[in-house]
Amino acid sequence: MLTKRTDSAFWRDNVDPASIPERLQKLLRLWKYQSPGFFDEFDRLDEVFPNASYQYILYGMGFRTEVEPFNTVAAQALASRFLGEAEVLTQRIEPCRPVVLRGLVADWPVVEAGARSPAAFRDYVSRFDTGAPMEAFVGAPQIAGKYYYSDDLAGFNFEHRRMSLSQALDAMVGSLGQDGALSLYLGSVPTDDRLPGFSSQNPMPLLGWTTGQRIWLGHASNVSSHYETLDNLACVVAGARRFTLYPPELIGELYVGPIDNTMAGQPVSLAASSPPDDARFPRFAGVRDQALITELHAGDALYLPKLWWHQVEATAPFNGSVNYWWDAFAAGPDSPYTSLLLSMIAVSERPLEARRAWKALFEHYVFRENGHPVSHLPPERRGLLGPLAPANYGRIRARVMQLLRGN
Ligand SMILES: O=C(O)CCC(=O)C(=O)O
Repeated sequence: MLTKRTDSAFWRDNVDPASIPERLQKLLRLWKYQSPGFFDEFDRLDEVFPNASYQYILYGMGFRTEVEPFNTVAAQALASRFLGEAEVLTQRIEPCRPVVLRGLVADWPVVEAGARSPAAFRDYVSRFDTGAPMEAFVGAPQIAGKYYYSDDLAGFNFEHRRMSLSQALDAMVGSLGQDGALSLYLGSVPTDDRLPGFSSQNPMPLLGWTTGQRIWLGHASNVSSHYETLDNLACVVAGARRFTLYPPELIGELYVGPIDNTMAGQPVSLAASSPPDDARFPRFAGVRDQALITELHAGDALYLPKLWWHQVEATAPFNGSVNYWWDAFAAGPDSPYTSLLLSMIAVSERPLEARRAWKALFEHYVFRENGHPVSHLPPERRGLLGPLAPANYGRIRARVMQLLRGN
């Protein structure tokens, strides 16, 4: 799309605005006035390139970013409004506890369509279908929408089937009320790529417009208790959802399944997914009733901090939800999960005493519950342990890359 070549149909198609996904179009509009940075694109789960790669390509292809002095009265008013909204959200989420926001998206057109009927919801959402196939979960009636492992934990109790958004919605709405119907679930569909135009009609006031939006549609379902490493704002747009939550510190009592053979990418709590009093999970019995349970109806939203365990039950015959994942409080593009994985190979199988020694260093330098590790040094002598911005983040990151390359 940045190319100047017009010598073949391939290149001509590439510059056709209709071939550019809506999300990328939005980013290109943003990048006209501001260089790519990790806060606009690089918090995405599936993003592998750092912002520098985008900058090399954009500017290497002759793209121009106009940097204007930011000093007009209108711009300042807009900036303080955005900062004010972001501050309100930050204050509400800073304690890292779930927050229910009743009616947050009650005026979205998709919520209004769902309030009319499932068929009206289908007609509204199908308008955005590009026809691209997506992966739906399809389950036999006996599983009652609980998409889960097979008994031996090797496979699953449901199938994946590829279908377009409209095909999935037609099948969901068409089988409502039919005895013995298959249950269908279409989860985590990025709307900017797959339903272009949907996010502009149903915008989230509390988050920057570049935070990706996803849609989840289906019959009654039960998604087993799991966590994500990102913050989540989940908004119910049709039907109802019940969230059963456990805080991150209960991980040891939850009997977590494999981290690499999972239903939808995240490990699940085997204990929280089992009937009460399952004798295989005695430690869970002691914490089961510590769950926080909340029921959301169309128009309501839940802020769910990262690492909180959540089982999500869609409880109406037909349900829809929209969510956003982002990393609140990130100091840069790196996720703590990267350091967790690295620590697993570097630390986990050392002898207990060696692990304890490293634990002391991690607590001192990383977790810092007893204060900053070099608060006794004058600021100009703190070196890499001084504030991360503006330069120490990049310096430490460069050192990590060097060490991983083996030099
Ligand atoms: O809403 C759902 O059906 C599942 C959502 C979910 O698993 C999540 O947001 O992590």
